[in-house]
Amino acid sequence: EADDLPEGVRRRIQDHPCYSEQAHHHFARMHVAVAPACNIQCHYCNRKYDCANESRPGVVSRRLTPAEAIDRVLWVAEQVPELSVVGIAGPGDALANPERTFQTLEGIRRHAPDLKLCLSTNGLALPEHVDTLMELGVEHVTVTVNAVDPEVGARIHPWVRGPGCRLHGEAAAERLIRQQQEGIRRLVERGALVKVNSVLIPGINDRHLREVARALRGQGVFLHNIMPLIARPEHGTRFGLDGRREPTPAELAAVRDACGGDVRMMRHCRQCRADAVGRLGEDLGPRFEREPPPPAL
Ligand code: CLF
Ligand code: SF4
Repeated sequence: EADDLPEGVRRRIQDHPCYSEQAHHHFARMHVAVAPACNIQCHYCNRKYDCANESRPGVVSRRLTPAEAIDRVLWVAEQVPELSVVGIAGPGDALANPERTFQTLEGIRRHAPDLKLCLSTNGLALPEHVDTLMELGVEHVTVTVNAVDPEVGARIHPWVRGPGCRLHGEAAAERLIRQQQEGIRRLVERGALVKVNSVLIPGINDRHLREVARALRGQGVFLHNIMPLIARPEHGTRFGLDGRREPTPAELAAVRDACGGDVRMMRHCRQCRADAVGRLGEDLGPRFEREPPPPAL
């Protein structure tokens, strides 16, 4: 898979289980759920559950303070030697709570400098935070881009936080798309490896994702992860999607194939929880649920 990559890039992804399909057999990631708030609304999200940007909706993570998160990372790292990456992916948006997120990343960087730092965001607050992310050494950033056309975006995101007030409809989608593109531009310029997640919603953006993929290529995005909508009532997914169904595996494969010529395509995503621990598809989280021993900081 990685044969055509420059040596420098290969080195940066070789132990990242999401960025490298080979790595996911050998290396583990861990999420710390330090980000409770969100600055937009997605129709497929219902806030009581983890952010569906990157993490399986319908499962609530226990929210951690930055200090708890840092303790937990050090504790898990001691016991899971294949741990290579720590990510912040919810349960809300990592950059809607920038202080909590940055405090956590900074602590991990200081106490466990060998761990790679990763972050997933809807991108609304990305442009203003790119410098801080780079200073903290976060070289792997995921942005969820479901549309590059405000008309499509407005059917997915009913509102986004604007300067001083909420924006609705196409104005909201337009702002979100602009911020995402500017954030991605700055990240790529600074040498970050940018991954984009797109949630495939049948009847809303299935045909449009081809256009999204084309735009991403022009923006220098490294990896595209097209994830299926999860729409199970028992998971609390509702909303303005008029009972939209999940795509079938064949539909998902077809859209991935149609988009795959533009940007390297991720096909091994497991839609992790915002507090997942272990290799992809594995959840060691419960093993680390008891109170950790006092850290030796
Ligand atoms: Fe986590 Fe995401 Fe970083 Fe991976 S997950 S923040 S890039 S370390 Fe990976 Fe999980 Fe899929 Fe995300 S399998 S949901 S793509
Ligand atoms: Fe929910 Fe995540 Fe969307 Fe925010 S970005 S509304 S937390 S799915």
